[in-house]
Amino acid sequence: MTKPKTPTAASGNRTGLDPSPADANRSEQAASVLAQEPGETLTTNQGLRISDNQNSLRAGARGPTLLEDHILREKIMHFDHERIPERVVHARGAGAHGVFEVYESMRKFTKAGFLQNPKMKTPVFVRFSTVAGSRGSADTARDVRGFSVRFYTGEGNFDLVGNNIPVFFIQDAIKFPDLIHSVKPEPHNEIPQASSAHDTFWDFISLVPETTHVLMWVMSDRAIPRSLQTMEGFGVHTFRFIDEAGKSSFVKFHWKPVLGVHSLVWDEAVKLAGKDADYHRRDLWEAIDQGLHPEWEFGVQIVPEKDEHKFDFDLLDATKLIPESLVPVQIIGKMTLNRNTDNYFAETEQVAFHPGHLVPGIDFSNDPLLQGRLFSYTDTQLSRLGSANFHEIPINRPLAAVDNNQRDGQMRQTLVKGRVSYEPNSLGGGCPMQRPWEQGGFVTHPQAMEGEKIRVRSESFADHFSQAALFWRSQAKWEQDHIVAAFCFELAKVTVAAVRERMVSTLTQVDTALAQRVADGLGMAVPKPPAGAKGVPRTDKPARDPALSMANGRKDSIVGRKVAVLVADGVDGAAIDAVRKALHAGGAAMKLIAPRLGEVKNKAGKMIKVDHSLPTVGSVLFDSVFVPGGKASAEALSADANAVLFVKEAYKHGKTIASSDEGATLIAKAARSAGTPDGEFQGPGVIAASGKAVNDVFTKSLVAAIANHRFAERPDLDSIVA
Ligand code: HDD
Repeated sequence: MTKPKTPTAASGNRTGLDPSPADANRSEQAASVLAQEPGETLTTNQGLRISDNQNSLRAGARGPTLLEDHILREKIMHFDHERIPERVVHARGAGAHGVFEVYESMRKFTKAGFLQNPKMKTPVFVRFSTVAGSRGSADTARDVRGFSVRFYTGEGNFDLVGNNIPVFFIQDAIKFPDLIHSVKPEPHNEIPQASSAHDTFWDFISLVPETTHVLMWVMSDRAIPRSLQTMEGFGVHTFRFIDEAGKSSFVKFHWKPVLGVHSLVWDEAVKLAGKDADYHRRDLWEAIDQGLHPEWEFGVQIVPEKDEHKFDFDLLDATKLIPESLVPVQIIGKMTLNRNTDNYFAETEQVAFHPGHLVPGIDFSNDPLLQGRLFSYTDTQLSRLGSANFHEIPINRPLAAVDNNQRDGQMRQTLVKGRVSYEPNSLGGGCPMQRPWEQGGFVTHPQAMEGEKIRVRSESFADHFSQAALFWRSQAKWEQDHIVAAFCFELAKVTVAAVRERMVSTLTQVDTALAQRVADGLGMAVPKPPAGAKGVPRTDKPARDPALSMANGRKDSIVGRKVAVLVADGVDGAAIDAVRKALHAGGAAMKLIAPRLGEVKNKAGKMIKVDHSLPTVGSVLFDSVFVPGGKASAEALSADANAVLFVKEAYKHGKTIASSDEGATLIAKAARSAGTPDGEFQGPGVIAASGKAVNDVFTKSLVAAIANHRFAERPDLDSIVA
C-alpha cells in the first residue's frame, strides 16, 4: 500500500501558532506508543483503528443492528451534533488569512506595537459576511457586508469588527434586536430569506429616522459589491489612539481596496443568486488560490481631542461619518490576504470576533452603539460555540502568550500545571503578574466624566438627514438612478401603503427630487414631510464629498476580472491567443465558452479545450465578453439563443463587449433582439466592428475598457430586453 501524504492539519495546530500545552504534553510520550502516522488510518475518536466502515454490526447478514456497535453509535452521534447555531447576524461569511504591514511608525499617535515597525508582518484573519441571510443564503443579496479583521499582534488579538458601509442604522445598541428582528424573515412564516424588501423592515425603518443615512448607502450599489476584493471597509465607530505618554486622539479606521471599489447592478445581483449563490466566496477563494492576493490599504482619519466638538455632527454618533473632504484619510499600511482556510468550519465558522479585543494604544470612545456591542459579542459566543473556553479554539488563540488564573469550564484544552490559580500569590513566585502601561500593560484611557444616570440621547445626535443628503448629492447620475430604482423595488414589495407613504415622507427630508422620483416609481403622490421636520437641525456643508461616489474611484486595474470568450467550431484561434496574452499580462482570467463542453476546432483545424458550456454559465458570472471572428463560429453562435442572451445581458449590465472580424455578427444579432432603436449596441465599452483585427491597439482598448469595469452611463440600458 502506498503511504498517503500526511495531511498538514493532522497535528491539530494552527500554522504559525504554538501548540497548546496539552498538545505539547501529549507529544512527549506520543513517539513511544504511536502505531501509525497521523492521517493514515481510519480511526474512532479514541484512536481505535477501524476495520470496516461499510457495514454496521448486525445479528446475522440479514438480522437487526446491534446496540453494541459502539463504532456506529459514535459516528452517528457525532454527525447528529455537527451543526452549531449560526450567528444571529452575519451568519454567511467567507474567511482568509493574510498579513498586515504598517508603512511607517505611527508612534506619534499610538503605542500599538503592530503599528510601529514597517518591517513587522502581523498575521491577520479576515471574515467577510452578509448580515441578514442565513448560512446558506446567496452572496449577492442587497445587504451591508461585514468586514472583520483580526490582527494576531505580539500584544494580543486586536479585532476590528467593521462593515463595508461607514455608518450604522442606529445610534444606541438597545435598538439592535429591534432592527435585526425587522430585517430577518418575518416570524410567522420565515419569509423572505436574505432580503430587506418586506413590510417589517420598512415599517421599522420608516419609524426610526436615524436609519435614513445608512439607508441611502444600502439602497446604493455599495450593498451589492462586485467582489469582496472591491469593497471598502470601515471601523464605523470613532475609536481612540493613545500614545506612549497617554495622549489620546480620536480615530476612524478605513480599508481601501487596491482594486478600487466596484459593484454589481441589481438585475445582475438577482440573477447571480441563482447562477452562483457562492459568487463572492468563490471569487475570493480563487483569487487567493491563483496567487492574485487581494490587498487593502489601511487608512486612518485622526482628530485631535481638542477638535472633538468642531464638527456639525457628533463623533460619538455611529450614523455619521467624517467626510474625507474635512479630514483626509491617511494611508498607513497594507493588508494582503494570501492563504485560504484549510477547514471552513474550524476557522471561518468558529472564529469569534469581538470589538472589545483591544491592544494597548487603541481604546474605545463613548459611542453608545460601540459600548453596547461590548457585551453582545462574548455573550453570543457562549451559545454559538458552547463554552467559556471558545478562546482556546485554534483560530481564536492569540499569538501572544496567555497566562491567567481562569480555569476549567466545558471543553477546556489548556493544561496548566502547578497549584497556584489565584493572584496575588507567593507560592507561584507572584506569577502571572500585572504589567503597568510602561511595561506593555493595557490601561483604559482615563477620561474625565460626570453626569446624571439617565436614559437620553444627546441633542448632538439629532440631525438625521444632513449626511443622507450629502451622500445623495455626492453620487454620479447613474448612482442616483440606481438608488431610486432600489427604493422603488424594495418599497414596491411592501404591502402596507401607510408604510410606503411614511418612508417616502422621510425621503422628502433628504431630497425633494429623490422623494418625487421614488413616489413616481411607486405610483403615489409625494406625502407631506413628517410632523416636526422643520425643527430638526440641518447643514448643507460640505456640498459634496468625492470619496462617497464610486464613480471617482480607481479604475486602473484588470486584476481578477473574468472575461468570457464565446466560441464555436471555426473560431479564429489567433484572435483568442492575442486577447489571452493581453488579459493574462494584466492579471485577468479568460474562459472559453461554447454551445457544449469538450473541444472546438479552430479555423486552422486545431482543437481547443472549452472551459464551460453556454447553458451552465451566464454573462453575470463575467466582467466582459469577447466574440472572436471565424465565420462558422460567429454564425453558429448567432443561431444560439444562449449566446445571444449572453451578449444582450452583458450590454444591459454595462460590461465591455468586444468582437473581432465576423464576431461582430453575434453582437449585431444580440442588439437587434435586444430591441435597440437602431438595431445596434452603441456607446462606451462596445469595441465591435466587423473587419477589425486583433492587434495591439485593439487589445489595449479592450484592457482599458475592462479596467473601467462598467459603463453605467449607456443611454439605453433600461430599455434592453434581457
Ligand atoms: Fe455586530 C457580528 C459588525 C453592531 C451584535 N457584527 C458582527 C459581525 C460583524 C459585525 C462584521 C460578524 C463577525 C464575524 O465575522 O464573525 N456590528 C458590526 C458593526 C456594528 C455592529 C460594524 C456597528 C457599527 N452588533 C452591533 C450591535 C450589536 C451587535 C449594536 C448588539 C448590541 N454582531 C453582534 C453579535 C454578532 C455580531 C450578535 C453575531 C455573531 C457574533 O457577534 O459573533 O454579537
